[in-house]
Amino acid sequence: MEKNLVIGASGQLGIELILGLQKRFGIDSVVASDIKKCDDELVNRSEFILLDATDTNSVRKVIFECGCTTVYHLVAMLSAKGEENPKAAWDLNMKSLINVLDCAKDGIIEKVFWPSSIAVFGPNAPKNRTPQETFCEPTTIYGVSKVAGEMWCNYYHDKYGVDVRSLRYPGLIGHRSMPGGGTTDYAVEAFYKAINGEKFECYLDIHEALPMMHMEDAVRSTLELMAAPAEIIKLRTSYNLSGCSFSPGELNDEIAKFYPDFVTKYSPDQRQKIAASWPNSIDDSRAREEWNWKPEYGTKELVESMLNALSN
Ligand code: AKB
Repeated sequence: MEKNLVIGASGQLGIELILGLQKRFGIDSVVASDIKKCDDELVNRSEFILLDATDTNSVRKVIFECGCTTVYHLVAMLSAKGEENPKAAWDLNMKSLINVLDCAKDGIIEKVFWPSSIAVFGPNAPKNRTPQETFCEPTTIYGVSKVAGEMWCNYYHDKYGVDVRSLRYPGLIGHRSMPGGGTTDYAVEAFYKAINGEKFECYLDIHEALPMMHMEDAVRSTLELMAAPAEIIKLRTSYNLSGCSFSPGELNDEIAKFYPDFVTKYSPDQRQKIAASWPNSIDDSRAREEWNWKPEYGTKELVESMLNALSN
């Protein structure tokens, strides 16, 4: 039986991925671990183990004792928070990744998933339909750690044969939890404000378009990548992945179709500079060609689905 350990289980993606894994492989096929337990009842049907992912011995012990074959290693300090403490972001993001890669190298686990991000790109990359291979010169420490992480993954694959797979996620939009510390987080907040009839103040510029993705597409892409035969996974750095793309102004207009009183006030802060350094949209043709990726949610479907889920 495939057994999956999710490290970083209490975060925005962790919660949703655990539910996806429970659905696909069964509740007992998933072990959740994090530095704190989340309060989602559905997630908590699976076993939970407290774990500091930067502690090499603890990671090794937990991975060994839980008997998992696959690790989804999601721990990271995101872009905006990382700028407040670059060294802590680097330490957390790199140390935890290498701890997991070493367990795979030593044969304790068979497969690793690790998320990269559109943050690997910087101001020198083409803005529209940013290609897979282009300048990766990020200006955030989070982006720097993702570029370095991709190289570590590729290195462990080439040198030790580690089966590590990765996706460059856009901003992820889901209704189960609030993200924390990212630059794309404004979009999730906008939905909560609309549902509660509250005013929304956005920290990005009205025209700052960014690549985004509905959480269902994010979970499905991850499970599809992990289920693909190893020989068709040609990229062991990370695959570009695209869902949809919108600016805060466009998001406001889509939400206002359902909540006509919803109005966004724009007060760009330091996060605007981060967003301005990232792509507007992504070319994910390698993922489409190599393992048949196809997103299901455009902006319209994403907005409708989020508002429905939150109002229920
Ligand atoms: C962030 O905004 O930092 C993340 C990301 C795009 O990786 N959501």
